[in-house]
Amino acid sequence: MSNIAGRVREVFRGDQRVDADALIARLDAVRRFLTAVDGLLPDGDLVPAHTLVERAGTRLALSRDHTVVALAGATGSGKSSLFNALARLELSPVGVRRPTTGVTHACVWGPLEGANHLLDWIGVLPRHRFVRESALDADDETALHGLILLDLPDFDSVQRSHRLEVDRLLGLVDQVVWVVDPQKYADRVIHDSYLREFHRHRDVTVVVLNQADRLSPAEVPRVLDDLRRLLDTDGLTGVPLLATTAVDPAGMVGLRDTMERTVAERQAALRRLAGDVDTVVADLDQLVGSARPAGGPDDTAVNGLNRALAGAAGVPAVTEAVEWAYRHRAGAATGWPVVRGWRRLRPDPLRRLHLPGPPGDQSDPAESLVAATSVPDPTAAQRSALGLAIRAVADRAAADLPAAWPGAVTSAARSRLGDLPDALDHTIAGTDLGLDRRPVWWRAVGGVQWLVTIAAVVGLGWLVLGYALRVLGLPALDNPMVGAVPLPTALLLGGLLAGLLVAALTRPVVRWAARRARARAEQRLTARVAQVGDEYVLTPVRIVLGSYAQARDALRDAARR
Ligand SMILES: Nc1nc2c(ncn2[C@@H]2O[C@H](COP(=O)(O)OP(=O)(O)OP(=O)(O)O)[C@@H](O)[C@H]2O)c(=O)[nH]1
Ligand SMILES: [Mg+2]
Repeated sequence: MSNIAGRVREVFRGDQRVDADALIARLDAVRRFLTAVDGLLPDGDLVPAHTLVERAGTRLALSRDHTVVALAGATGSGKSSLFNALARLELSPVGVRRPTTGVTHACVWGPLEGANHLLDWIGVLPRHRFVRESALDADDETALHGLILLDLPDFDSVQRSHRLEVDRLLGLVDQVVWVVDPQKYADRVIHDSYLREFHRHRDVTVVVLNQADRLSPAEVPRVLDDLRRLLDTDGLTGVPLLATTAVDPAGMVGLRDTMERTVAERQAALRRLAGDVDTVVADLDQLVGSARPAGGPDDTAVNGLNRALAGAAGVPAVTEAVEWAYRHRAGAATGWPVVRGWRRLRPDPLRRLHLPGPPGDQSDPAESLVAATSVPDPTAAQRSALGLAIRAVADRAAADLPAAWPGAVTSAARSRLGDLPDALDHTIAGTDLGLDRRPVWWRAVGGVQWLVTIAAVVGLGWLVLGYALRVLGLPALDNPMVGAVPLPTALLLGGLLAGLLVAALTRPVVRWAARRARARAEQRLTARVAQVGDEYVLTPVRIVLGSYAQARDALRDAARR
């Protein structure tokens, strides 16, 4: 059994006063609980709490000066006789034909006006409302001013409508006087279906053994002892138990005194509602338990989710394209100028994915993020890996929560699953992959390549010019020598060889830098994808965990007397 339920069960207040403000605070806590769990827990489990909040609010607003006491019991036990005896008037017919009372009768001590709203709410027909005030002996009755006594139909009735009426009223009245008689006091129906259900309302429960005059004086204590034993079994230890005789005013003294005390205390309504809160809290406690809620999904599960999201978003395909794009763009910038143009004709690997092309590309789709990428759709395996990762996040987050909650956490984790593909795609499209700037060293190497190419072209031109002069019989140029090689030849061959050499030396550097660019892009993409996971999966989970924590705290406040 959980802690709160345990605490509630142990407390027996007896004559302890219930503070109205404390009760209102407890009801507010129940209200907070209901707000926190709204839409998360099955509505069916919350009906009693909603009913309590609504009823308690109405009861406290209607009148705190009146005390509504119901006489409840089996047919023929003498409820109407006690009702009339307390009122000292024949208000509710007493009969030999059973059941006699079919509708609830009410007697109000004090002016009826103040009590009318309460009786409207309780549902007693106006023609069955009586006022004790008008009687001649009203002065004797001042001690009962504020009492609204109800004579209920029989709860063990053959008439279903009687039982329904009794059940309805038992949920509304402030105090119940259970009337039993010497023949039927041990009846199973009264104990199993009613008295036991009222064990949390002990301090607004009174039991009377009526028709005590039908027993011999020696039998009365014996029957009372037996009844007390049954009440203990019902969980009603300590409730007032009296013997009454409705047909003899002397046999009414004890009950009348009890009524007067109840009316004077003006506590019954508060105690009844406090008992209702106890009952609701004990029932709700199993939905909330005492687990310390996790602050959020744990790191292992989140890492798994991020990996699955990256896979589903096509991060590996994009980072591979980044590496190739780097090599492609670096080659175009640093390669041999003669073949650079040809390189540019080949499509950029990132453009093929509809990701940002080389700088200066006017049709850059990243500038209008509405356009989705052409990153391949996730495979079935990636989709199922993502589903499992989301499930794992929910399972880990809800691991310590009571049975009612993991379902809510899983639903929250999956609540935006449908929006994920678009969100991931836009995130990929909007991520700066780090290829926008042309590195300085590209330009330097490109410049060198131009220089050596120009040298080669100059050498070639020089040689062609010399050859032409020779063909035309004109005086030959005086070629300077570089070692044993004429300068034009040195320029041509040197330029060509230098170009090839620079290209050969640059290639491993480009590959290394491309791998770095890939790693950098992977880091950025993973971080952005993780943000999407946070927004679309983890945040909804955290919200449910937050609601759980609020519900747990609210219920703890509601349990506090
Ligand atoms: N001797 C004796 N008879 C009683 C006493 N109380 C009630 N009776 C009689 O018991 C019978 C039933 O009394 P009611 O007051 O009508 O009983 P009830 O509980 O209102 O019965 P329903 O309205 O059918 O639920 C009547 O004949 C009463 O006169 C009592 O204390 N002593
Ligand atoms: Mg009756």
